[in-house]
Amino acid sequence: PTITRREDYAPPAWRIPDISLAFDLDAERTRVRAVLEVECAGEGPLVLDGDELDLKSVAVNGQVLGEDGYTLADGKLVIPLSGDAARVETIVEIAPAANTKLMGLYASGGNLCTQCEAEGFRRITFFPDRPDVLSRYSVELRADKVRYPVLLSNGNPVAAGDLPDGRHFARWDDPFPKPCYLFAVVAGDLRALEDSFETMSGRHVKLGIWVRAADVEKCRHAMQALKDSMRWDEVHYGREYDLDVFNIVAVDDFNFGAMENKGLNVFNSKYILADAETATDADFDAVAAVVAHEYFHNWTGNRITCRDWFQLSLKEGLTVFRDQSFSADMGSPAVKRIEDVRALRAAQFQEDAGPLAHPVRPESYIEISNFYTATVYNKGAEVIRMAATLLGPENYRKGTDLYFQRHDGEAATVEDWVKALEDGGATDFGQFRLWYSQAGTPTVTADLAYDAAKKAATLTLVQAVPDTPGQSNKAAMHIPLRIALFGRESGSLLGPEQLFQLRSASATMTFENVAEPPVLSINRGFSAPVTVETKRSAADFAFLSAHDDDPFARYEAMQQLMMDRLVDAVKNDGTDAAPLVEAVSRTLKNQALDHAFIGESILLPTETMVAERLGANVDPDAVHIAREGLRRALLEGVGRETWTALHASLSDGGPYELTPDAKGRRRLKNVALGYLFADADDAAVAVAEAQYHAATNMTDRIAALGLLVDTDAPARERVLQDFYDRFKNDALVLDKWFTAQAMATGEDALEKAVALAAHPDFTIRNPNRFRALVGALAMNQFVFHRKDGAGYRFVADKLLEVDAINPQTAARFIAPFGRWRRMEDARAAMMRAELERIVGAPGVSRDTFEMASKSLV
Ligand code: BAL
Ligand code: ZN
Repeated sequence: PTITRREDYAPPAWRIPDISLAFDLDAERTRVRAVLEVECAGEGPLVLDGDELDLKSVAVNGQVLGEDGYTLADGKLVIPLSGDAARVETIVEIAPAANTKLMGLYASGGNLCTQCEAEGFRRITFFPDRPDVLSRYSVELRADKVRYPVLLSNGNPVAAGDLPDGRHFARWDDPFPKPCYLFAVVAGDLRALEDSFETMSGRHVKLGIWVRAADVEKCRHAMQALKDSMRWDEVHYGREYDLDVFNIVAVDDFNFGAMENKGLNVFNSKYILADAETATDADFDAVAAVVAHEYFHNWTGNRITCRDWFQLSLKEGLTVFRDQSFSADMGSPAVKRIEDVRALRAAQFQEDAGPLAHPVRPESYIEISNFYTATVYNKGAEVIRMAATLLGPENYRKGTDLYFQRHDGEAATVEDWVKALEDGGATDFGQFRLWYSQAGTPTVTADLAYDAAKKAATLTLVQAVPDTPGQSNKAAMHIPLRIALFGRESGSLLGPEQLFQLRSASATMTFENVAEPPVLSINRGFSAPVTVETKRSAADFAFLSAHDDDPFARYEAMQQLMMDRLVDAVKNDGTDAAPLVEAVSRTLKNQALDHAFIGESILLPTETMVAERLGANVDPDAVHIAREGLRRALLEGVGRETWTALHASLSDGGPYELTPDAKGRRRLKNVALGYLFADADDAAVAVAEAQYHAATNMTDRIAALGLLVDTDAPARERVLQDFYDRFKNDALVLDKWFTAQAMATGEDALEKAVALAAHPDFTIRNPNRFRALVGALAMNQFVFHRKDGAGYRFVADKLLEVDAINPQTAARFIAPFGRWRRMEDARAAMMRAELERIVGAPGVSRDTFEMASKSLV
């Protein structure tokens, strides 16, 4: 397959300032007429991309070309043109109902919709499908009025009316030049939840969230999040919305979470529809975060787009940082930071430590869809967070203002962004740029020495950036570390927190007037995406979990305490849980902490995170046994009565609310239920079953179900059947039913999951459903890594099945196989064998081939 390299970038030879498109929409056969106004900007013929298009005609300046007037081969339509400008017209036909890749124009639930990022526009019409060709779009949609009463596209609506034969039309103009990946069309039988927003300059914007008629009421949370986002971007970045309308459409079949098409966001319905009965608190938060994310792209992605796909983090890292900041402002900043770091560690740290590691700005790709990764998104966001920390709020804002001022209307680069921050914030980011080019999670080793006689402490810091595929001997990074010392005796802060900029391979930091033995608090707030190694003891972590005034550091101390116990338990077949039991008990009693924070901090690290920490020769069975053992030790150590009382005290049965306090109570209640369930005795099963039936909301109901799937008690089948009967007609909730069972860890969990793949409600055609069963199973470390290799085989079989119809969905599930180097020999060999089978499978897609072949190295 062809490799695309960043260093080969060349500007386009032809600009296309204007395009008009006319669609005769139909699920079986859609006709697309495109008129491109092209202008010469370099040398060579006009080269247009096309994929699975049935070309009907090509005309230049009104003259239809014969077959000798152009060439069409390997997905390129090449038209020699003379002169500086021309009008190029193509007519093609496409088949939306047969489009199972869900890229380009496709059918979902009887409606038609599009997905163009990254390279889907070429599946709609011939065009230079690259983000640095910006055009003004004028779109006419024609369709059957009964089947497709709503016709939407980007920009503002300019005309609509009836046509003969029961058809109708709508015209949309988008005045803002945009790359083709932001193009969108939706046609369907949809209803809108409508609202309006007055921008900071007093303009009125009409808002619509379009869904099935029955789902309109489930859009209220998303609508509120949209209005909150619009205001937040005005206040925090000075960014005002620019069109007369902003539309969102929710569809059930979608490869991504959502898409930021200009003025017409298209969403996976999972990130729009929410009410208490069907959505968990985490689902509500995800809806708000994704609505905000897509809205924020209007400036970071749409008004300023990417020059080429190597710059993807320019829009994605920045927009993730913006949505994280928004969610922190709207809820609990401490809990949000904990959640974001947990997600980073679970996905990105693993990626950075494996065969698929790549820099935030990659150097090459076979298939760009494979680079919508945790590194580009989440590490990209951490890099911007570090820049903001180094600059401080005022200079960061000067930098972003300058970025918008300089590059509005352009296709920009990561370098343009860093330069604007540098110039706006009057700083030097020379070394900081390495965060974009060097892959791998740096390790910082911190050693604190105390001289009681001199009342002085010395902190020695050493950094190392690990080798990653294609990169070794890396340069020292610019790492901002928020650091503080606490007095071991007084329990208080010894002097103010400091921001230390580690720029060399090693450095020392001295502290004067340290009157008592200090305990180190480092990387507070997770100020840098690094792994910190220290010689701190269990007693130090227990101390910090009780005294640290930085919520993240306090959480981190408890997690370290747990992780060290888990690693000890795996390696030594047992551990001294006493310091942990005491730390958890004390945290539970601390009235100054809120429920949500307590719930987060006493949560055991996942089995996957323990495996990651072990690093090599991992036996997932031993990890599972160790973690379950510690869970039981906490049940007994903290006391069954304590957990029962805590659970009962938080089960107040009051009316359902979505306030931070009510969410925190539910969170802690369900964490308590999880500990109570550690040995799944009859009493715990009864409590969980009672909670399941009494639940007034999905958070409580699914928490109970998620535990009950792990018992053999008759309650298991009772609640599974009840859940199915209640929600069988709600696809998003039925996904939860599949996932709960795929996450179970009983002896025959895999056999049950395999049987579910034959359930009449299972289909590989819907990405959400596929992820709900097969994706969840691939994340279930205990079952995926079953000793006989049957977990690997099942996931690989399903992955190949879906690869034949939807390569993007398939390729995402290669990563768990890429962890083979960490596993004990027998499992590693079986994982490699599956990767080899996938690479050699007849007709394997480029997407899956790239991921699997790289995972073997
Ligand atoms: N641009 C793809 C979906 C998203 O990141 O918003
Ligand atoms: Zn995005």
